[in-house]
Amino acid sequence: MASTQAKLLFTPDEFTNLQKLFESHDANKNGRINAKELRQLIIDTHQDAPSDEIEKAIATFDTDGDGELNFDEFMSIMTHLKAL
Ligand SMILES: [Ca+2]
Ligand SMILES: [Ca+2]
Repeated sequence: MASTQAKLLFTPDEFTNLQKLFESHDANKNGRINAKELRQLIIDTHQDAPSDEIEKAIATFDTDGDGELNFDEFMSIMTHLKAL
C-alpha cells in the first residue's frame, strides 16, 4: 500500500534511488532498517538528527511493530518527508 502511494509520488529513478539507499544502509542485511541504520541514512542524505527524533519516526512509521522499518515502512517516511 505504502509502495503504491510512493510510486505515485516518486519518479521511477527516485524510487530506484530510495531502494538503493535502503539496501546500502541495511548494514546487517536483515531487510529492515533499525534506529542506528536510519540515523546513518539521515546523516548521509540530509543532516544530523537527534536520536529521540529517529526513535519517534520509527515509532510512528513502524506499522507492524517489530521496532525496525521494512521497505514499505521506510517508503512511508520518505513519502511523508516529500509531502512536507
Ligand atoms: Ca538492518
Ligand atoms: Ca516494522
